[in-house]
Amino acid sequence: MTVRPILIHPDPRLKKVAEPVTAITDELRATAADMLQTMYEAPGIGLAAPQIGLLKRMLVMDCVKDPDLPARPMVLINPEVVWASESTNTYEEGCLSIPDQYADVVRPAEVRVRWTDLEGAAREEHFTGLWATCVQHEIDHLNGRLFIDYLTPLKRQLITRKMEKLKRERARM
Ligand code: K1U
Ligand code: ZN
Repeated sequence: MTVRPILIHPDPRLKKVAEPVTAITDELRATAADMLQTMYEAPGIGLAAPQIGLLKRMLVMDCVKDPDLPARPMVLINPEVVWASESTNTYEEGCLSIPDQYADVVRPAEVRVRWTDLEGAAREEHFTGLWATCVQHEIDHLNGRLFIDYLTPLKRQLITRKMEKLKRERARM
């Protein structure tokens, strides 16, 4: 397993709509394992394939934060929200592609998501709490949308400028 570099905003690959996965291969399974390792190492609670430069509809997540509870690594291929609650939840979101920046985002509090698993089986699950927030944040990545797209243009521009500076500094290192 390999920890992959995570793309930092702004990057055109983070703004593209990812392509559906058409075949579940050993290569895809290896990529999913790399993505989980990259997510845990970051550390984060989710990661979408475009964040490692792969424009495919696959995401990983594990929102179990308590180290005393067993981990629940999940791999979702071609995920789709099939139902969203009218009730909303506000969560101060972060993003591994926008390090050290956080902002409140309002999203449906509960969602039902359908996806294909790594064995090719159809799966469906009802997500609540942080899991619901995270799966929506990750599906947004598959559609080229970042959490800063929910902010005012001014706040988004401020964060984008900070990220451009960070990338220039990292390039000089
Ligand atoms: O997609 C990503 O960039 C990962 C992102 C997911 C996410 C965070 C918050 C709300 C919705 C989705 C992260 O994992 S940022 C890091 C983070 O939230 C975290 C890191 C360590 C422990 C707990 C949380
Ligand atoms: Zn993100």
